[in-house]
Amino acid sequence: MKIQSLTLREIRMPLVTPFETSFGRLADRRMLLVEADVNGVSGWGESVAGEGPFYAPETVETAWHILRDFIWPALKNCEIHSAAEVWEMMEGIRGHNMAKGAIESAIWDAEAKLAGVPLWKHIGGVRDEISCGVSIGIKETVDELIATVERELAAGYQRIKIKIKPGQDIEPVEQLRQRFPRIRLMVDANSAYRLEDWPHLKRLEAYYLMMIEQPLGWDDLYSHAELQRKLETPICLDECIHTLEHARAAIDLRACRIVNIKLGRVGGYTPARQIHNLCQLKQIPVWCGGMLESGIGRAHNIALSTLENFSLPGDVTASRRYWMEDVIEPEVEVTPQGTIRVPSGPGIGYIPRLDRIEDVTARKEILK
Ligand code: OSB
Ligand code: MG
Repeated sequence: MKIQSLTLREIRMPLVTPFETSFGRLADRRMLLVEADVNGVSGWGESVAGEGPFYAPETVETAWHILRDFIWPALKNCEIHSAAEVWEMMEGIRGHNMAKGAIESAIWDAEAKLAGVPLWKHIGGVRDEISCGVSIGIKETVDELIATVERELAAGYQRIKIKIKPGQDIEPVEQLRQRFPRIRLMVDANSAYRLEDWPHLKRLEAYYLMMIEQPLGWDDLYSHAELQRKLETPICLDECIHTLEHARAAIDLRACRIVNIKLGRVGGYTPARQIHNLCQLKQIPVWCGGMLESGIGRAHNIALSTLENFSLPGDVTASRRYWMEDVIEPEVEVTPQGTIRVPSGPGIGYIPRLDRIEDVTARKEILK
């Protein structure tokens, strides 16, 4: 295979409802889409880098720069024997996983399309239906939160995750538990606490949460290990796991009992599968995180979630929870049982809508 050209597009779309986390509130998304022309077939990927460096160090601007000025020169004119090699071809570029993940996943999509098989089968997926949970942002009032949870449960979603931060943690969790004693419930702090806050976090244990996601520093495995020793509730790491080596260290240090895998955070399918396999070997369940993706990134998350050890519901949900109109056809839909039926078409199995993508494109660059 050869990548004949690479098209970068920045698309902008408003979220149906603004999303608030401990690091900020987001109403309008900027997303970087990549389209790789591989032997005449288009493979699509999405960089999940954010508008600012608040979840992780990368941004839309840095991802664009690294893709155009470093990744493209490293890949263009190269004979690629399989998509599984692309990760290694980018080895000389340190970090920038969200830039790497965008193109790596696009080449996997193209390779599956060239072979005429669904991407999820091509990567070794084992299920044609995945379980879905929702991630709910911080709300102004607990009443608003309860109403949102009620709506998501009615739509079928199998577990509820709420974002927390200091001052908006115990109270909303306590009230949710009173109202919904039996639901599968978890929290995500996006690194809003410090190790000294452990007695406060310990109070969350009264509400039998499935897990506490990323309570401490975004790159601080050591403190998470300390905290996990003090808590019964499993810690799930998100931000902290950006490489296979971090996953190995986290597991050996016992810094977590569950891992959230995001394609963009780890740099694509090759590292995501390595982390998945390591966790499986160590009996650490994994689930697929989300980054408020457009349909392109969403389609990739669905494919990834079909791997065997994705045994917990992920943050992969219907297009309509985020967008008035998505950029793929059909849009991602969730069944009343809170599952997504994995598509059977070649590659990602959803068709990028070029008309819609053109409409929301803020800038575009074709690299040859
Ligand atoms: O920590 O999982 C996170 C969104 C943006 C940045 C970080 C996170 C999230 C989410 C949203 O939780 C998940 C989704 O796409 O629904
Ligand atoms: Mg998270």
